[in-house]
Amino acid sequence: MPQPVLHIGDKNYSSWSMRPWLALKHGGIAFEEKLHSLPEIGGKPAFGSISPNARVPALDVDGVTIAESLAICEWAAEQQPSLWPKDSTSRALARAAAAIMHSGFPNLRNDAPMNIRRRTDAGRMTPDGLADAARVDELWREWMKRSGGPFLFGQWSVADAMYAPVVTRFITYSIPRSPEADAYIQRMIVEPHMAAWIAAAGKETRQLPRSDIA
Ligand SMILES: N[C@@H](CCC(=O)N[C@@H](CS)C(=O)NCC(=O)O)C(=O)O
Repeated sequence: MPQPVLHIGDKNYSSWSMRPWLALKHGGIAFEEKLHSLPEIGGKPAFGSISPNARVPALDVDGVTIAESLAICEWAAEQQPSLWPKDSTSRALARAAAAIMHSGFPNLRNDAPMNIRRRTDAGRMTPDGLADAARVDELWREWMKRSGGPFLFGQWSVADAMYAPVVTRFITYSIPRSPEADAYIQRMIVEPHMAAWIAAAGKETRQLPRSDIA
């Protein structure tokens, strides 16, 4: 059987691509990655020939293309169930956490697009964006208090994959955070797969003006 192919965007910028890439890596699932440059300006989705939703990430597997980061993470967890917590209540909470990220925090996403290489300050963010970040911080603390850590629901799970790009945003934009959130951020960035993605993003040279100059 051919290896699954994960289509992703630039590692420095493509937050949605980072999530399933991490889940596949953590699941020990062999895959080929194909990197596509994200379009310069938002607007009409650019990847119509790659994926049903014309976006990355997308996973080619078993003769079909799976769109949507969370669906790809779920596919990975079907192959490797330890990508979700074992206990059913924790698993439900982790799934809810992933869904909250997938559909939420629009102000944080708009104000602070993922840009792993960049270092700037939170002064460029709106009060609504900062409020989203503060809510993420609060939720992280609540989840880790319940699970005992070191990750959101104990051992690393798809929930951590979903929040990984937010971890990088806290750093890029120097967003104020609690000591507990900061400790989580420090644990996340040294985790080997996330460290590998960050290193690869650091080597990319392409710049997207909408994210680098704004
Ligand atoms: N809901 C989608 C969002 C995917 C998405 O917005 N991907 C961006 C890159 S991070 C994209 O493909 N942009 C291309 C475009 O907007 O034309 C998911 O979870 O996978």
